[in-house]
Amino acid sequence: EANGATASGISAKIPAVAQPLAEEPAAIASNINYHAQFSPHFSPFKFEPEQAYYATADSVRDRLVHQWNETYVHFHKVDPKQTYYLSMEYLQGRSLTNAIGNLGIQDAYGDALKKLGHQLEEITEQEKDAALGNGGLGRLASCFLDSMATLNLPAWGYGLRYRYGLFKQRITKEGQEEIAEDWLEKFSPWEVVRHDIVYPVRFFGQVEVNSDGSRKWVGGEVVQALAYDVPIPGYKTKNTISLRLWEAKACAEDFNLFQFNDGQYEAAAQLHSQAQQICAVLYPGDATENGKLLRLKQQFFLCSASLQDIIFRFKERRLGKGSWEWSEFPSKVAVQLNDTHPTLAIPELMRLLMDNEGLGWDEAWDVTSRTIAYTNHTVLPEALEKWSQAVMWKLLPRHMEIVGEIDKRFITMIREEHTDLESKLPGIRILDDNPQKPVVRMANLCVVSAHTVNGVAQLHSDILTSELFADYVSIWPTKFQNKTNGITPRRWLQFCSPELSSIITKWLKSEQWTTNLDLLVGLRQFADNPELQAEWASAKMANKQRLAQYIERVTGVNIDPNSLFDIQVKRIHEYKRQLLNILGAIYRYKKLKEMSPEERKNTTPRTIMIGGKAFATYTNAKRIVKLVNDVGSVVNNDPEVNRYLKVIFVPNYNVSVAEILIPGSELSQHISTAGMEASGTSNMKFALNGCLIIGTLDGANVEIREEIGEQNFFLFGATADQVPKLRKERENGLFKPDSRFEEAKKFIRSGAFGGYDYNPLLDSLEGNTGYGRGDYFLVGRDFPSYMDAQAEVDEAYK
Ligand code: B1H
Repeated sequence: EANGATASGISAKIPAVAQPLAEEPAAIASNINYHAQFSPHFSPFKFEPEQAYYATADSVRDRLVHQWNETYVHFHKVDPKQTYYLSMEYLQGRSLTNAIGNLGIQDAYGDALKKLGHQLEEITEQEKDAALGNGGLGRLASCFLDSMATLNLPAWGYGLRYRYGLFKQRITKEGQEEIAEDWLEKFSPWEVVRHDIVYPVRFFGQVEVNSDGSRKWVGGEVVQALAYDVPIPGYKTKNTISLRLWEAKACAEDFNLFQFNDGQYEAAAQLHSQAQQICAVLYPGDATENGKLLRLKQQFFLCSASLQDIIFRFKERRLGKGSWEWSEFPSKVAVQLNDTHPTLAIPELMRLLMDNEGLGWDEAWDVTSRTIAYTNHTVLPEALEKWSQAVMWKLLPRHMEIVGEIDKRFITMIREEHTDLESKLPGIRILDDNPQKPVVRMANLCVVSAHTVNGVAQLHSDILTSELFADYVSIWPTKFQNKTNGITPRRWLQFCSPELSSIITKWLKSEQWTTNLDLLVGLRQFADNPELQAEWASAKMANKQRLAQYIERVTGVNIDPNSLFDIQVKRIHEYKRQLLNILGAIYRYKKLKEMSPEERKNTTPRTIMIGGKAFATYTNAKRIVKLVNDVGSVVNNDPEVNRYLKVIFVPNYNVSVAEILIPGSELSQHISTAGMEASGTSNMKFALNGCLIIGTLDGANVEIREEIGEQNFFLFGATADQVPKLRKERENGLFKPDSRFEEAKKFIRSGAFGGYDYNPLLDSLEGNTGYGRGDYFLVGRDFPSYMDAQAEVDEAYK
């Protein structure tokens, strides 16, 4: 097929490769052997699990590369509208199981490895997670790539190739400790460096005005963006799309040989080390502060390299078809911004079109706004990005001119066409000229420039149109949409719980559900069938046992697979209310202590597992991690009650840990203050694994509850529309805390969980208002209904 491609850049001479690899285990084993010998990464003749992993991955990659190249050539020829996902984060996790599963060759590879003296399951454990993301937003990006590949869509992901991904979390006596995660320590078999794909990216400098009035950004420093491509295979389809990750590089000329020969080694390599800093680390925040200038450089680096590449591909493909117009660009290119982090794509596309391609403002604006779409992922004020105008003028002077012009034209449009909104202008325009701290509001820039704006669950999208972006709705009534998040059912059920998957396939008499989850309703008719129930229970028990073994391995604590497995795993944040969970556990522990041995026997034994990473400088989040660990140390070592309750902090929560936890869950907690969790996506993963939910009416919980039914969702807590009033009541001193809530806090203050000073954390739940006080997240308000819902859970489990 490759012979047909004629456009520049793709040689007409590359012959179509015959499917290079056989399906028989013996042939596969010999191919793995071949890679162990001839794609060596280690000393010869070593074939421990680690070497077997790399050789197996190399062998699987051959298959992917074959499909991948064909996909590339196919889309080059057909030239469809292509969707580009721009994201600062991708939480890919491991790739081997996923690749083998998507190619449908598990059995053959399992048998091949057996011939070589290894177990596929053991080999896959050797792989390090690619954790180029923080949490839900990054994992969503990875799930979208998987699904788009499976749906045979012409899609690309663009991101950054961080040297160090999200930190590794170690739990010590002090609480959480962060360790750099060196996912590239050995190397990643899942990336291919494209030495021919390099673009210059400029920082700083100044704007020159040419004699014809056109403008040009010159000077400053230029860094090279080098492409690393990761193949993203679809499930049971040839379509294999690309995740293109940019690495920053200085050029050879940037290395100052003169200084080096003069013994000034650091000065000589200064430009090189500056370039290296750009992709050194992932911004380790979910909804937070810090690291300003470098973060802005990262964002611009992603946007500029990706857009240059997109424009290059557009021209290359259009040239292959003869003549073309810029106005066709939006019918060939869709750019989706994953939150405001890649907002600079807007002024960068304007700049490239005007200053490089010679378009006028109106034409460039038309192309840009029809190309760009924006997804909002949060309403938390601290996560709505605002960049200092001064920093922006320094780093990106031409872009600030363009942003200023967009702002000016927006103001003019409001004054001319929406006079009713004139008084709202200070809040809805893009620049905030507050003399104390002039900033650019990135979300406003996105809303003004993009042709569509979406929230990530129905409730969240409603909050966007009724609150955060309400003033824009009357200007652009059709711009705002909802796109409720989703997850890939392959990674999150089929591959992480093969036992349950084969039961589902058996009863549905088809595997179609793996690409069409609506078909799962077909199981309803068998819900009361004792045979299905027995099979289901035994699969769940197997997954619980696997989870118990894992917990014992990483924490040393033995947990009982016959107890109720209750799990809350997500980034640690006050709005997600891990504190509500642990306060409930503390109250439960205190009551168990007060019971007679006979009374205890009537309780429902529970294992409460909490896991997640805290932003390194988020003090209260780190205190919560410490508290969960301290409670665990006391409860788990208390011989009187530890048969009825265990509290486990699961260290270093990441994608591959989730793949063990979620299949073994029976109850999971999604208990954020209503209105604050935009969607949540682990709620979907748990529900998909037959786990019940205790939760608030927040984010996608609302829609999940409609699908799984009220009987499978233990509902509690205030609703989003009540929250402002409840906060007011609290401020006015009208809140009367429940005695159980007071008892749990008092128990911690008594020193029951050790000598650490938990007063500052507990103080955040006290009083009416004040910084870090006043229980902003309404833990006290929701505590009684939470405990009642937990009591219902205990009864249901019996
Ligand atoms: C979500 C973020 C986020 N929303 C800032 N916002 C970040 C904000 O590094 N930063 O600066 C990183 C991440 N992440 C999450 O997105 C929401 O909280 C979830 O509710 C949602 O499910 C997920 C995917 O839409």
